[in-house]
Amino acid sequence: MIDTNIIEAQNAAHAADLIKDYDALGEKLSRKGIDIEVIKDRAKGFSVAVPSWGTGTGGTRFARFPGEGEPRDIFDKLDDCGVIHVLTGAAGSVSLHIPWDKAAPADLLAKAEETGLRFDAMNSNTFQDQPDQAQSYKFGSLSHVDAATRAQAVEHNLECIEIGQALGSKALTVWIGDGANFPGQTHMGRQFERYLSSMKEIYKGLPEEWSIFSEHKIYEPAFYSTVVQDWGTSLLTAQELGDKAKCLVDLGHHAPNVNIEMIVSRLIHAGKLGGFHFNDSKYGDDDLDSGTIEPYRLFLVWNELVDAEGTPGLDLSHMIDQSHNVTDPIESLMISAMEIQRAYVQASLVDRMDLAGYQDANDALMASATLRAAFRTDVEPILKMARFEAGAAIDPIMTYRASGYRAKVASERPKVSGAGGGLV
Ligand SMILES: [Mn+2]
Repeated sequence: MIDTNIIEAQNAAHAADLIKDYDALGEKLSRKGIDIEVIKDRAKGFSVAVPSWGTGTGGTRFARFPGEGEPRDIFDKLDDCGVIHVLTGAAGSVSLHIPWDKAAPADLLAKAEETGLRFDAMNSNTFQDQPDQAQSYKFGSLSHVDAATRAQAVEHNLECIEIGQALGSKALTVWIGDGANFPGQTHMGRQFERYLSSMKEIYKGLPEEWSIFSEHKIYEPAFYSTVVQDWGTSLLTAQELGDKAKCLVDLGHHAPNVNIEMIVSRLIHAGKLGGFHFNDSKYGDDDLDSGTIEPYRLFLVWNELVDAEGTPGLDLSHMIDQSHNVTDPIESLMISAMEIQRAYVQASLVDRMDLAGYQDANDALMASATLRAAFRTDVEPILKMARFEAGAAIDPIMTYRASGYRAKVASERPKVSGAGGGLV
């Protein structure tokens, strides 16, 4: 996929500067009693799952402008994900989407072995109709008024579990587009009851060591009401289903200015936080690259997660969920994986003893300054050294561009039609 000689040659050009920068930061951190090696090891241990669907160019409801060398199927997607991991060392797993990524499990496992990847949470799809399906999801899926449609949606989720079991996955993420576009269109109470009873059917089919994640979203495609619209409904669902049910927080699925880090804290308290979909947004569910709009919010979310480390039962799935409309998806996913890793490392620098002291003393100014001191620390040398030592690229973007990977796959993969809009 990527010639290791290119990585080594690129790294050789940056190594001397990196060592100087790393040593200088190490000296600075040591004055605060922080061992840079410990922080670097945390960076090396970090991994976020890449969404298979993120490797293709996305789109809006208006249009989609395909890029060069787009993946044609799941095997091309896994090649692209392998490139992301080889260069960043921070994206060792892939989250599959069924039926988009359907293929023989043995072939998928062989490709994962070849690309050095594992399979993270499975994602079901009952928000669009497939050519061969009997019932339509136009008016809902798991909460549909028609029992046969609900049964079909339940069956699809059970099939996702079955495929995931063959691939070594341990979780199923359920997001539904069910809701209503007009007041009065649905009975909100009965619709939620139908959703819960469908989810109970899926839960019954969950293997012992598996988790099921309920993902909330405030609006879209339903523009008036959504069945699982916020973390309250998601928590209610997870609590009603049982121990294996957790909540998944997608950063883009909230109203503007909602305090997402506080939702994280509450779900941790309830023992129901299961995972994340990272992305960024300015106005709504924009699916922009992580850390490009509100890096401080990303840091504050990680601050809660690092603070909660060691909480019994807390075992989170970290995934990216983005749509790339104007960039090379591989570059956007690499940048995003590194930005999520950066926020994690910065949150690891928070002096929690100091912070707790300021909180208990009602010293709002110093408590806030303690967080910002960690956020303002330029941890780039730590991230680069973690990659360098792991055999990844000190500068993944420049190494990727030097490798000519995109031009190579463009010559092998025929251009996909530009017709049709919508997210993919
Ligand atoms: Mn999501």
